[in-house]
Amino acid sequence: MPLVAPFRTSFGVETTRDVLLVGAVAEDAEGWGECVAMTSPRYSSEYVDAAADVLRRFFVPAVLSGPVSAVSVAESLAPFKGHQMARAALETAILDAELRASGRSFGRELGAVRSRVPCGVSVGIMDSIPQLLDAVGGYLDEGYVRIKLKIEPGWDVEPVRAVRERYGDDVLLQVDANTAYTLGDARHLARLDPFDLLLIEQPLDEDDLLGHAALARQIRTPVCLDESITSARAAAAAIRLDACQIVNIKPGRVGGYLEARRIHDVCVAHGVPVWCGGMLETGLGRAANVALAALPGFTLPGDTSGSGRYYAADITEPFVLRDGHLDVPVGPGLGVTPIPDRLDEVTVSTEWLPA
Ligand code: NPQ
Ligand code: MG
Repeated sequence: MPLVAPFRTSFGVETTRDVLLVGAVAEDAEGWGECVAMTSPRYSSEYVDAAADVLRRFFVPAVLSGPVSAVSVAESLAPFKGHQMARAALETAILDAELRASGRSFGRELGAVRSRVPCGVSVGIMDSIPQLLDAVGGYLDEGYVRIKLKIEPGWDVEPVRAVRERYGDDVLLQVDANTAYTLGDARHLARLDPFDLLLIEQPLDEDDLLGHAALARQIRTPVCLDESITSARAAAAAIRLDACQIVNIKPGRVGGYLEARRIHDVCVAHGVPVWCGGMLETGLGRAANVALAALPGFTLPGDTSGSGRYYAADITEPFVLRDGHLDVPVGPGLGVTPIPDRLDEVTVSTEWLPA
């Protein structure tokens, strides 16, 4: 699916997204799970073709070899390592089918306590500061309640300073490095301290919890982890090591919404704020993320943007901000379904995996 504009991060520029959807078809319902893996393994080791392959050859046969239920997917897949985004898509499709069959919503199932969630937006690296200020101004006009700037060495202090100077100290502002720095950059990153950022997300390598703990002692901006948090156990370790003060929860990265809820619970138990990340989801993944973001521990606005942030035409009814918020869907399952004609327009291949 074409993006409305190129999205540049410290790991590359994206102009389109390859979306892998898993559909689970039962007698009484059909469910959907969106795989958030990218085309190439730049955000993490996962990528779309690998997810399709592992689903086809290992995950789907293992899940279909016994009675199928969402809560047993993790156990069925326990013999296999990795591929959390593929696991998540499969579990979500089955969970959605179950919930639709019984008339329960994702929000109700996960434990949502809000009917709408405040929305932030992730703003890519730009060619110039004026271009960035235009983009940020546009998002603020649309009502976004929090701005996240993608950063990398050479695009960090100056863009943050420019946004603060133009839009003031009241804007909720944070940055995301996607692992672009090393611990040797600590003194440089401390130059962000005066700008009262909500957090700095994943400055160092995903496997560098001790590095993040050391960095957190050298800067005032709270450290938030994204790529490093691959499970509830990883979250508990990161918190114990003081590697982060805040956690970004992305269901795809952690193997699904059930594990995402466990991370939420671990963080709440430790008094660590969480927020819901984003992976350029279509309306299907977005619906589930908005439901998750309505849980009580999600005390910071998420990257739960409107559909229009990424897509001129979504494959579901578009999510549109009202007063800086998105409504949590209330219908059965995800509460949204693909629009058949839209799905057809963007579908390049379909594969049936029989039971
Ligand atoms: C992050 N997301 O928080 C990710 C990174 C990211 C909204 O900043 C295609 C698929 C392109 C997933 C680009 C946001 C992507 C992607 C960036 C995820 O780190
Ligand atoms: Mg991130």
